[in-house]
Amino acid sequence: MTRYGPMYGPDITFLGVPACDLAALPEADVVIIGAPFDGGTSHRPGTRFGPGAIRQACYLAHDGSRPSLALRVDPLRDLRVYDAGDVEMFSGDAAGSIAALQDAVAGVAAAGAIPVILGGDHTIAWPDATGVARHLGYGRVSLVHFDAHADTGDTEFGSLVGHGQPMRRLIESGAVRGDRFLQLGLRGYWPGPETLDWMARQRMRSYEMTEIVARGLDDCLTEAFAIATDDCDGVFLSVDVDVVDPGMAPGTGTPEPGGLTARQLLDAVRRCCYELPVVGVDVVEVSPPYDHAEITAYLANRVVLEALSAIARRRRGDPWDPRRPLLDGRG
Ligand SMILES: [Mn+2]
Repeated sequence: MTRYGPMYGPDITFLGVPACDLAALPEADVVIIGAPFDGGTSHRPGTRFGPGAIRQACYLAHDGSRPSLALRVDPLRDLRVYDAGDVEMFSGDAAGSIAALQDAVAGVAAAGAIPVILGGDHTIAWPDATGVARHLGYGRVSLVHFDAHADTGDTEFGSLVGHGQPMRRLIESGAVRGDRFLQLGLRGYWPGPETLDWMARQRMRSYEMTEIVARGLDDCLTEAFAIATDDCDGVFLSVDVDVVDPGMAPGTGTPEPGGLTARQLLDAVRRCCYELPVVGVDVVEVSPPYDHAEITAYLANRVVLEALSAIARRRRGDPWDPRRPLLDGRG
């Protein structure tokens, strides 16, 4: 496994957490992995620059500390968080790239840590969730998937590998059960009826934005969580930043208007990681060349922090009340 040095920029880590080597993992709760791959992209490229942008998009010191106002934890200190750098993923070699990433993720899971993968296009969800399933067992990990797109295509451009197909590969291989696959935020004009029929036959549960608006996001999440935690040993959380409206996440390859707000996504990620036994996370489809004022990179950075904060708060064990005033119990 090669760790990129200066190829994609300075040798920095996520907000200054300690670096680690995938070949000699330390005792860790969370290991961050960069997956700079955009060879599966069908339209606008650029997500190979996502990991670097997500690591750096923050106005505070990169000092390995982030006390959460809302959750009253410091995820980068309460958890042992390391950054393993970027896996070598040449976008011209999709098969080699996803094999390398799957090995990296499986190694982190086998070491007892939660892999948090920074994409990259959504192709990487296939090796990400498979890498975790290699450790926990095929069919034992549910998948909660935020996205504008179902990503259940069969082949595109004659290839099984691509950012529109990872979810089908995960179900076909048995890594994830179709009936433990929860999708939230779908909208727009893809996929077509044949693919939707295939999804229904797999007994996937896919929440299109119209249903989310009609019922409310929280109601849909509560229902999805009950399915995700039924007869499973962990949950993989896959967040495509294009689930958020392009007005709040413009830097992405396949923007689809009418999505969640940034606030809704952060709250939903918090709920997932606080209420569910999350065993892996990926945050994908941040394309810095199409971003404006780093809006999307800043959001993705906070998605990662929100996930880590909620994991830290869940591990602390005491109940969390979202209505508690900020300064209550202080001073
Ligand atoms: Mn998408």
